[in-house]
Amino acid sequence: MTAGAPARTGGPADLAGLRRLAVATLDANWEHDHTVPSRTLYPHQWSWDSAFIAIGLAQVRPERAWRELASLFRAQWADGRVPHIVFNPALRVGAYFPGPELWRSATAEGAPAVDTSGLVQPPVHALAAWLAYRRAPYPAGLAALRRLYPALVAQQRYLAARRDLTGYGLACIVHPWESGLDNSPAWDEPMAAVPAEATVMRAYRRHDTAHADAAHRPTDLDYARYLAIVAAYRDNGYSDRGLANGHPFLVECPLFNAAVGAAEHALAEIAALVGADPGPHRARATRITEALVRRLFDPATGTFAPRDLRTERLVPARTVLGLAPLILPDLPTRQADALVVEARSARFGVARRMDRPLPSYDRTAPDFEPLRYWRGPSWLNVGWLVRRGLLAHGHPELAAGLRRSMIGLVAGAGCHEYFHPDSGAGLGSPAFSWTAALLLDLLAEDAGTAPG
Ligand code: 2M8
Repeated sequence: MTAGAPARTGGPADLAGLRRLAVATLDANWEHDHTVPSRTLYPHQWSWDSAFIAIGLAQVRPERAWRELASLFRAQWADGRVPHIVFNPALRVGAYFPGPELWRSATAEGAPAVDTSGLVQPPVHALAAWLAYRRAPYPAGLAALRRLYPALVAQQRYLAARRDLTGYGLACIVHPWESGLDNSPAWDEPMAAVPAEATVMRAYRRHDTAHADAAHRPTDLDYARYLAIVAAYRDNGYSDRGLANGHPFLVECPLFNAAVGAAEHALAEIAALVGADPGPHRARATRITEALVRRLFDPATGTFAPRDLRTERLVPARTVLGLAPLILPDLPTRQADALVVEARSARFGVARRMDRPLPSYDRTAPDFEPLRYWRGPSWLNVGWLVRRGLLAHGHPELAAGLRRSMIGLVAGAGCHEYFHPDSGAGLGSPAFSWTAALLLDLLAEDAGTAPG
């Protein structure tokens, strides 16, 4: 079936069926103490996936929601970083590329006993923990939240202490994989400066293209550059001290930093609940929002853009990353209004009610690619974040349109990893965990209801 037609999601019977599909997808992807994003493409544990997954699990398997977060944070490094992949030692070598043999985390100072990557992903975990707690009355939820709080604080401390290279209060990412939007056109300009040849990949075996259409995935040249950046970081022991002296990729990303700010807002709520002081979290949240506006808002385009620290330039590509600061409740009205205009423009909305699938990249750009991963397709996690932002800034009708379009995508194609932003055809993994989890979250809310 194709198309994300909202009409298909009319009746309660449809919705009950969708809910069952989502629960079955999460159950099938559960692996002893975590959920794999996909059995075929991503058979280990991923950081921001686990956060989104916990939000959905909280609705149906609350005990698993807390185990999901706890298992991820058991792999936290001594410096506070939460690795973007936690490798399952039971899987065969080659189950995923690049695997532990390439990351060699065991050789780095402060790494945990289990093999992990050395990178991070957007810190959406405090928000997820807070929502998991709020969504489902679960007797052990408060104790789990109390245990998690210091680890969530350490995660933020790592980003503030080690990744604020400019001193403006924003965290910088050191690899496109840290953004979560791996091959977004936002990274074309910074990546062009990374020396690598596509032919490097002849020495390796990519695992992803055995399970997904190569035309829907990053290219070999992208992968050659990904590996070059990993090698530079790894060969320096994953230390952040020398980053400013020539690390090949250094970017301040609006989505990543919006997540950092949203985490401080969530931590303020959690702190109040567990008897800690919410004040410092609120103060940090304010500073992050101010820094985002000062550093990454472009008044000429009316949207946010990543800043390439190697050139000090804002990247010109208009991607969905720019809409993410809407999730900050304290985003000033001027910027929030500008983002709503951007979201409803032909670039992202087309239908002004936001009920067409939200693309990951400007639909009107000449290099828009509706099939290729983060270069056009529609993804539920980003739509879910933007929907929260629309609600936070007083646009319930637009949020309801976006919700309908997301539910319609899954109704039309199943719990796919991503979707064609025009036809709604399912792309990538057909049984993808965060799609299932966030669908459950969307179904649990009435259209237009303010999220917790
Ligand atoms: C994708 O990223 C991994 C590398 O981390 C990959 O392409 O192999 C991205 O979509 C990322 O956002 C996601 O967390 C990960 C697992 O779902 O897959």
